[in-house]
Parts: sequence; structure tokens; C-alpha cells
Amino acid sequence: MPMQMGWRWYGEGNDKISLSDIKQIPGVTSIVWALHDKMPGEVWEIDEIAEVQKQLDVYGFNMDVVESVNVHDDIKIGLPTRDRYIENYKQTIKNLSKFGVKVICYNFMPIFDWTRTDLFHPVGDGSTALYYEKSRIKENPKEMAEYILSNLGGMTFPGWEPERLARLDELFAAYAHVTKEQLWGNLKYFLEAIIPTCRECDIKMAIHMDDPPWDIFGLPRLLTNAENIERFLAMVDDEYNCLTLCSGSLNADANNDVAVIIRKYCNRIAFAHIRNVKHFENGDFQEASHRDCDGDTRILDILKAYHDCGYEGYIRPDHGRHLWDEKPGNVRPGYGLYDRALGVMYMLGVWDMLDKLENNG
Ligand code: DNO
Repeated sequence: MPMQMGWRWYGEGNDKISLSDIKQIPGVTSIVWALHDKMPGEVWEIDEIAEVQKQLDVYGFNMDVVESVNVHDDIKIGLPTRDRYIENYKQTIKNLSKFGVKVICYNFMPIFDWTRTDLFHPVGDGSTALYYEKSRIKENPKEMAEYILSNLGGMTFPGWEPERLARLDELFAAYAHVTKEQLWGNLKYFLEAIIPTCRECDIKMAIHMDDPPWDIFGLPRLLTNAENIERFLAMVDDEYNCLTLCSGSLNADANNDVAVIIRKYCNRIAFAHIRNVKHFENGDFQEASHRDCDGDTRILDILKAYHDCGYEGYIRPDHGRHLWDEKPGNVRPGYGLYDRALGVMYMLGVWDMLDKLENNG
């Protein structure tokens, strides 16, 4: 089985890009989906999942990959109430398995998911892209959260739930005593509780890399480099405990060589996010087109590593730039149509050539 190309879609009525638009992009077979109106900790009900299945069936897409079933803060903080939310998580896994779901992408970042200081930074060619200015991520998480929330154009973004972020002070107070070691322990507790259900249901849990891969606002982050990936995989050494290897998240730290990580852990990568970033000397970074030479992530080496390893998992273009008519307010930051579609074609172009060279030189 070859690798399978996916496309992240935010759902009917919640995404300007329609399934019929996506159908016209060559090679996409999997819709990477979620129930975006669910709060972390809620059970995803059968009838709600069935609704999405019906929509995807019309176009012949599979629903094998969910991104994300978000983990409740009480689990990350390690509160006694976590067991109730873990039970809900298991029920969601069981419900998803009835629809043939194979992979759940999730993250274990305290409070914030991906973090950027500018969502529409000029690239220099008329397009814009997500940008991270290191000096602006210092003391004021509120300012950053308000900036991001007010620039989402009313669109939902998992990890950026306004209801949750309205309680920012409370959340920071709750995480204040969670050390990095405790966070590792809470992750282990969560995984040990759910992996038997994953095995029973044949669903792989695929943790997303922390983005950016370093502590922010004094909050610990775990999935940041090869050493921590090794620790994570060994901590719960089970074929259902896997990675969503996000090339752009990892390579925001220029010391991370993503291709080397792929070659080492390929059998535990269930989902690949391909994103290119360009580094600046002061530690800032900007997201770039998927073309290798437009950034510093070495996309060609990454694709070659997956190909050499015989990768059969899911892959998707990650963030793209905003092109042409994609402007603040009418595009979900990072998730426009055009640049991600170009990303699919670039990746498939490289992959097809690698296949050809392998098959008949
Ligand atoms: C960024 C995404 C992440 C990812 C979550 C997974 O655009 O890759 O937000 O979906 O971290 O839980």
C-alpha cells in the first residue's frame, strides 16, 4: 500500500473549501476531519460521526484520520477529575472505530496549540504566511491570544476555543505547578489508560509535535526534538503509540533534522505533516511554500526518507501561504485552498518520480 494523501477539512458550514473543491485536487483520498464544535473532554457521538461519514461518502473520501480529539486540560494538569475525561476519550475512540477510523492526531501542549505572532506576514511575492517573532513571545500570553482570536475571522480553530481562552488566568494558575516531569507523567498516565482501547479498536494515537518546539510563556513543552521523541516512544512502547511527525513544527528549531528522525522512527509514524519553514538569524521563522528551496526544512530529504522507508501511512500538506484572493477575514490562517493544493502536487510530483526511479530507473 502506498502512502495516502490527506487534506484537512473543517467540516460542512465551517470551511470555505468544499468537498467538491477538494475532489478536484489530484491524489487526495483521505479527509482529515474532526467534530469542530466539540469541547475537549466531550464524547463524540455515533450519530454525529455518521453525519460526517455521509458527507464524505458522496465524494468517495475515507475518514481514516481524525485531527484532533483534543485532550482535556484536567488530563494534562493531572487533576483527579482526569479519569472521567479519560473514560470519555475511550468512548470516543470506540465510537470512531465503528466508522473505520485508523488514526487520531492529538497534542499534549499546555493551554496553547500552535503559536504565531503574525498570521498574515508578507512573504515578498504578494502572498502572506504565518510568522513567529521570537522577541514578541515573552510575558504577555493574553495579548498574543487576543491577537490570534481576533484574526481568525470568526472561524473555529481547535486549540483556540474562545470559551477556553477566556479563562486564561485560571488556566495559567492551574498549570503553574505542573513541571515538565509532571507533564511527562500525566502524558504517560493518559496513554497507559487508553492504549488498550486503541488496540482493541485498531486505532493509532499519533501525537503532534509541539509547535514551536520550545517552552513558551513558562509552559513546558515535550515533543521538541529527537531525544524527546525517543523518550516518548519508549515510555509507552506500543505499536499503537505513534507520532504525527510535523516537519514544520520540529524544524522551527533548525537543529532538528527531520529526515534523520523519519529514518529512525518510521514504523511509529502514523501521520506525516509536511510544512516548510524559513529561518532567520534572530530565531524568528516564517512558513514557506512546500518547495524545498523556498525554506530550510529540506522537504526533498524528508520525502525521500519516507519513500526509502516504504512509508504507508497518511500524509498531508500542512499550512500553506495565503495566495491571490485569500485575505484576512476570508481565509482560515494557514489553511487556504491554493498553496496547500500546490503542496499536494509538489509532494506527489516528487513521490511519483521516486516511485519511477525505484521501479524502472
Ligand atoms: C496546526 C496543526 C495543529 C494540530 C494539533 C493536533 O495547524 O497541525 O493545530 O492539528 O496540534 O492536535
